[in-house]
Amino acid sequence: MIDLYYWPTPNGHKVTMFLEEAGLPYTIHPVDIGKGAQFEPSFLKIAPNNRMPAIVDQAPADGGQPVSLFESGAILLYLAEKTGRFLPADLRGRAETLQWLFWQMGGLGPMLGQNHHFSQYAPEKIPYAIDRYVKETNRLYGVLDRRLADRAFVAGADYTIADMAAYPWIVPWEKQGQRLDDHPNLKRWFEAIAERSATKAAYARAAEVNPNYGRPMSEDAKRVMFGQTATNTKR
Ligand SMILES: N[C@@H](CCC(=O)N[C@@H](CS)C(=O)NCC(=O)O)C(=O)O
Repeated sequence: MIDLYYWPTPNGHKVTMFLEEAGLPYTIHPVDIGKGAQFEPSFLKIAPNNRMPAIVDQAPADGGQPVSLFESGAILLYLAEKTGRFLPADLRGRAETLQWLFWQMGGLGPMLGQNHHFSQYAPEKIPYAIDRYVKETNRLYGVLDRRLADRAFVAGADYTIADMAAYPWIVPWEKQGQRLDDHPNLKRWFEAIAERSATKAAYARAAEVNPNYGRPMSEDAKRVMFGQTATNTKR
């Protein structure tokens, strides 16, 4: 059994997508990041970066004590190794997958996160910041589109954790000031993943966990989420 510490955001969806694909039993523990649940001492023990997702594997493969993990990329890799799924076993396939997983973790996610921040949430519209991140998002969409020109999925013919990491960040493409029609290979990939039954099941968990899923963030939530300093993490 996997305990999943989750709130329905792009990084959260990555893990429900994996768990639904693999058919691994899991229990969701909601972490309402708009109400400050990411600062609960019990959560910080598992996720010292005060960000979700995080997991606790109650039955690790070595038969030892439960394993806890934070960082969605590390979680996807751990679950792929645990199940032997969605990560090619051969050296080259594995290297391709991990390369694109790290690309997502270090580039696509953080840049699109800043896009969301300045386009949607910042109290003042700062044209330079919006322009920078909308353009960078566009560049990254172009990289993915080119990559997908001659293969079904990011790492090759098979669906992997690299796709699961990238997909949730493309879902809000309109809010990111992008057009999928400008990137036909990316669009084909996006639609294929959206059609998977595991993707639908994963996204169905979103509204179950957060009845306000898809609604604009409240002012109270913005106060909790933005402007954090070391004072929050050392409390
Ligand atoms: N690199 C981390 C990022 C996780 C992250 O930023 N999670 C956000 C939601 S998508 C969060 O927990 N935010 C809480 C906060 O900002 O206080 C990962 O991929 O797991």
